[in-house]
Amino acid sequence: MVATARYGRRMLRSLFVLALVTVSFTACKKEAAKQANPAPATVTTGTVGSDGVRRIAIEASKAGYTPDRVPGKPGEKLTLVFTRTFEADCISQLKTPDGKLVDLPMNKPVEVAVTVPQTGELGFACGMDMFHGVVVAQPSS
Ligand SMILES: [Cu+2]
Repeated sequence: MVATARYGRRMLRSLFVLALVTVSFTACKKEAAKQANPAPATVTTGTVGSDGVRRIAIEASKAGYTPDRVPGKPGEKLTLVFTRTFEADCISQLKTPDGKLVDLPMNKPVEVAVTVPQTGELGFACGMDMFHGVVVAQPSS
């Protein structure tokens, strides 16, 4: 009888841990789902550095990437400057447009060079592929 009670308590504890893990995972998913819905894309034109390369500051926060849409001329070289301002594993890693995984330390700008594609768009994402942003080819009109 005593053995059964002890076993039961252990079961309860592992169930509790499992529930905790599930809850935190769901929370992250929910944020991503919110991101997928309406919320109009945020856009910026950035600033031009002394080397003539356009620099676009992108904040990685609870809401994902701001801006999450970076238009540019086909073939244009850009420097994306990511700054993470939110404490979460979810967004602490960045999958760059060329597929590299880069750490984003809190409040420390990280530069990522990218070339605007000839057509279409080039994506970047958080390490878990939940939050997304794009570099979009915008042929001059
Ligand atoms: Cu994530």
